Amino acid sequence: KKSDIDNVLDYVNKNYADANAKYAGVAKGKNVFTIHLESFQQFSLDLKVNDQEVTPNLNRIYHSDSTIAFDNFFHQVGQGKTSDAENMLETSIFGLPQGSLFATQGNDQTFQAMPSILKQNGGYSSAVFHGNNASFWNRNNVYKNMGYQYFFDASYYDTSGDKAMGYGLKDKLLFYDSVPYLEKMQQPFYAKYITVTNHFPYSLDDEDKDPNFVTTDTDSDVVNGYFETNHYLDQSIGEFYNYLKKSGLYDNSIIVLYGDHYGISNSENKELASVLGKDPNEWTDYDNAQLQRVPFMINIPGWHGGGINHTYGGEIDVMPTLLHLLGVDSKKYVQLGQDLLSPKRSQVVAFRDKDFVTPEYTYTNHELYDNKTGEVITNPSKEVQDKIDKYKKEVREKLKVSDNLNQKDLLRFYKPKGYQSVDASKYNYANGLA
Ligand code: GP9
Ligand code: MN
Repeated sequence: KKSDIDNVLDYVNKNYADANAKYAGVAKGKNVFTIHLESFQQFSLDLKVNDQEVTPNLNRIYHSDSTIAFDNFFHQVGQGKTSDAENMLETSIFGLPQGSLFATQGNDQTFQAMPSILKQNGGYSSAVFHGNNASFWNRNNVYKNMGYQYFFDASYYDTSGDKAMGYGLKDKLLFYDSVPYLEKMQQPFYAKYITVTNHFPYSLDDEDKDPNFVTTDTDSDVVNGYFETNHYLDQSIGEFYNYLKKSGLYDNSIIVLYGDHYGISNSENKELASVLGKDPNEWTDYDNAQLQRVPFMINIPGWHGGGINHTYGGEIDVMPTLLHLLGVDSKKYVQLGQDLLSPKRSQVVAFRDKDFVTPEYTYTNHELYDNKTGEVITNPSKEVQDKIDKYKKEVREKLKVSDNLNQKDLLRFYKPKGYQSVDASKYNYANGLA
């Protein structure tokens, strides 16, 4: 009988997708900024509300020929929400079937995550900038196990008065107040910014509103507020890009931007339908599933081989994609995702609840839909049924491997060739002011 970790390694080796030579290493040695667009969904990109672009800055980055962008990229979070997204993007392993891996197992889980891999492949320093308390989602413990050198949480910023809203320091202040810390970091660095202002219930202080942006007037305050905080988040990205260009960091960095999960819940989607030019009365589970797309884009200033890539994929695929762009071979790491740019990849996107989408089908809420028509396929032909059964098996297997790995903490038993395990005791994030 094979050991658990050997079964995981067999799965990973069987599903490994080689890097695409056209893109391999194009970002080698560059600083990496990862910008976590809280609760930001793909449908807001290129959207106009009252003749105003909701997100002009993100739209410009999205359409730039220096950006590789994806328009069939899905979030795959479970109840861990932001923490599930972080786990997938930095380890290419799913979150748990219930609860948050960070919260329930993060204290002593063995990770082989981006910060430690980039440290050992390019000497990257690493930091997270986030305006909430360090203990939220148990991040202060998890990040040490991931090998993050620094974690500039709320205690590093002035969050007094109206500088914080909801889950922490407002985004424009996070990007502004983080600069003194960022500028002290050894290059090349891997810096993750986790925004919070665009978070349920999407309220914004009057002084933070753009007087020129008039939001929607649907019956849902949540939907109307969503476009205001989208717009605010977009402005904060615009301001950060101005800083990157002025500081010169822009030219030797790549900027990764992604949405972590949906912002508008299915119950509000009927209000959203009219904004998206759809009939609320025709709205189905199929439409809900299509809205689970979130942005994923990699902006590589100075490089002009970008474009919008239509491959179907998700958050689990980010790590191998990014490592290959940075010229790091990902084959020896345990990753359940596949490089989004590799021609050898599967386009079956597995969700935490075992639903899935492919370029042809959407399987959601126990119904199979045809992506060409958006209609339920009531009695699929044998050929279609055989394909669907194959996809269901692929999804079940991928989630089973992930759950087994997490629940038994199997990376304790596997050291990739040449990889140094993380010593969490080396890190202390307290800034002395706490
Ligand atoms: C909390 C912030 C929001 O610090 O990241 O987390 P979420 O509620 O989206 O999981
Ligand atoms: Mn979130």
